[in-house]
Amino acid sequence: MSNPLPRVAAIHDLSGYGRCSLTVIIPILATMGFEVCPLPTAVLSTHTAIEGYKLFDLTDQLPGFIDHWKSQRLRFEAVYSGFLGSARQAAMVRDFIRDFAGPDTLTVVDPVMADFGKLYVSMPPEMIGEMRDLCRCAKVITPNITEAAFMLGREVPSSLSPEEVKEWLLALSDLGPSMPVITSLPLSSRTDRSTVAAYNREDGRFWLAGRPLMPTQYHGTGDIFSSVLTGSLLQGDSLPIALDRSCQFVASAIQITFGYSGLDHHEILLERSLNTLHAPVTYASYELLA
Ligand code: PXL
Repeated sequence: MSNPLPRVAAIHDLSGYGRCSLTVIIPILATMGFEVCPLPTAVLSTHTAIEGYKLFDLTDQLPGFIDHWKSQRLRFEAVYSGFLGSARQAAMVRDFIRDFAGPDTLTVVDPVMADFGKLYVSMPPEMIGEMRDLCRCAKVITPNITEAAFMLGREVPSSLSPEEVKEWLLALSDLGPSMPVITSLPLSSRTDRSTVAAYNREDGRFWLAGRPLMPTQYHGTGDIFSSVLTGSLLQGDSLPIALDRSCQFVASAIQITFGYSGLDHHEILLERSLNTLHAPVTYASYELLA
């Protein structure tokens, strides 16, 4: 019998505590009606922003897992990768995309490696070139502005004009992906908003979307954004509506969380927010970047 649910191969780490990567990706995509098959890149006690974290790298286990999936002739409607346990894994994910993705497969690479101008502590410098090469194989990529700058060999900008945003998106698209998305965008005209921008090479249009900025930062919001974007594109939303659905979910999850005091480690109360994934996009903020 064929599988009634579209299936997503999710190539990310499993962090036991800290609500990021697989512990947010699986519930989000499951709530949106997809089967998620995790291919764990590493197992961690917590995400790497918590001091003293323990990381068990699964690089040497991945080929055996992938070969078993091949022997079972598993098929995926989407392949979605994120945090890698080592730079060597990037080539394995490239081969995975080559072997499992056909022309209709949605391929999403979130080149998770840096934020606020710095590489995450577990990331070796060679991860930058490896992630750049991995991004060449994807249709959709979702770097934040730091990751985009690192991959393009540029300074991390403190401010960008709309014209510059378009040029950055074209430079990312020149690497290969037909739908580059940049998050945490420091748009000069919108300093009061959390803004994302995207380009669709198929129709040549550029998009901006966003929500009012909250006076706080939470871990895992990049993973939450990219998961909703993946699910939204997979369910057939247009690119601007997928951006808005993702921004709406992140913003409402932040608001749900922000109301509580004394939370431990600045992560989103995802379980209180998941039901809002079924809400329609009630306010479409998107604009064409002309
Ligand atoms: O949210 C990105 C992410 C994913 N996985 C791990 C991380 C981070 C960011 O710090 O440490 C293990």
